[in-house]
Amino acid sequence: MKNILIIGSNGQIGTDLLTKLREKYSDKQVIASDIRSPKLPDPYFVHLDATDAKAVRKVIKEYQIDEVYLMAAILSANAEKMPMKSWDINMQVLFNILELGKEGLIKKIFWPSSIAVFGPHTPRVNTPQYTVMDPNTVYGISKLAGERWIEYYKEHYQVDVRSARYPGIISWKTLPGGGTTDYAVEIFHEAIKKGRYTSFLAENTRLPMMYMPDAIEATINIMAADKRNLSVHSAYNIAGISFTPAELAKAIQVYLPSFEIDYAPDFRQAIAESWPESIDDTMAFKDWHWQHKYNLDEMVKDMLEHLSEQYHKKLDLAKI
Ligand code: AKB
Repeated sequence: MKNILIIGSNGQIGTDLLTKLREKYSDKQVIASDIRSPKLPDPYFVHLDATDAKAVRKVIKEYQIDEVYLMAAILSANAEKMPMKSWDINMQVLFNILELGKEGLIKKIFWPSSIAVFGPHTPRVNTPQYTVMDPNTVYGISKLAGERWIEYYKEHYQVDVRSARYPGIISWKTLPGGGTTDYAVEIFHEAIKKGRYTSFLAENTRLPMMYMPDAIEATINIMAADKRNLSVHSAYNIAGISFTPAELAKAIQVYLPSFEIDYAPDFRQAIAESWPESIDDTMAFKDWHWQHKYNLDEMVKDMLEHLSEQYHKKLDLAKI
C-alpha cells in the first residue's frame, strides 16, 4: 500500500488527476493539497504552500508519502507578468521536492515539463525529443532548467523523477490558470454561454494540444512504467492533436452551426509563435507505449456535452 500526495490538486490538471488516482487507489491513499481551498469539503485535503520547504516536509512525513505529483506552477502568460516571482516559485517548489527525494523520504516524483521548453530556433513541425532548445519565456526557461535539474538529481542522487512535456491541455472540469493555450478551453465556455468568442491568438496559429483523459493517462502510465525502460532522463515529448483557432472553431461549428469567432491577438501571440506546431513522441511510444486516443472531433463533442450539462443548456449534439 502506498501513499500519494498531489501538490496543486485544485488546478486544471490536479483536479482530474485527483479523481483518477482516487479511483485507482482509495481516497485516503491520495492526499490532495493546494494553496487554495477545495470547492467541496475533502477530509484528505491539506492546505499547503509548496514554496515552504518546512511545511512540505511536515506533510510528507505526517502522511508517510511515497509518491508526489507536483502540479503547482505559474504558467506561461502569467509568468511574463511577474518574471522573478514566477522563476522563484517554479524552481523553489521543484527543489523542495527533489531535496526530499534525495533524502530518501519520497520514492517517486512526477513533475510536468511543457512544450514551452522549446523556442524560436527549435524545428516547429514534428519537434524531435532532442533538438535546439532556446525558450524565451520565464515559464519555458524554468521548465528547461527544471528538466536539467531532475536529470542531475537522478544521476547524482538516484532520485526517481519522471516527466513529460505537456502540450496545451483541454478539459471541462477546471479552467486552466494563465497559459498561452488557454484559448482552446475558453472558446468552449464562450461558445455555449454566448455563441461567440474572440481569440487572443491569430486564426492560423497551430499549437500542440491534448484532451485531459489522454494527459492523465500519460501521467499515470509514465509513473507506472518500469524504470529500466525509461531511456529519457529529462522529460518525454508527448503528442496529442495539433490545430489552429480557426480549425477548432470549425470543429465546434459542426455541433453549433451559429457559433462565431473573431481574432484579437495580444502578447500571448509571440509566445505561441515561439513554440512548436506539432511534436514527435516516438521515444515515449517506444519506451512506455504512449499513444493518445482522442482526435479533434471526439474531443470537441465530449467537451460540448459536458459543458452544456454544466451550464444547463440543452444542445442536441447527437442529431448532427
Ligand atoms: C501554457 O500555455 O503555459 C501551458 C503549457 C503549454 O505548458 N498550457
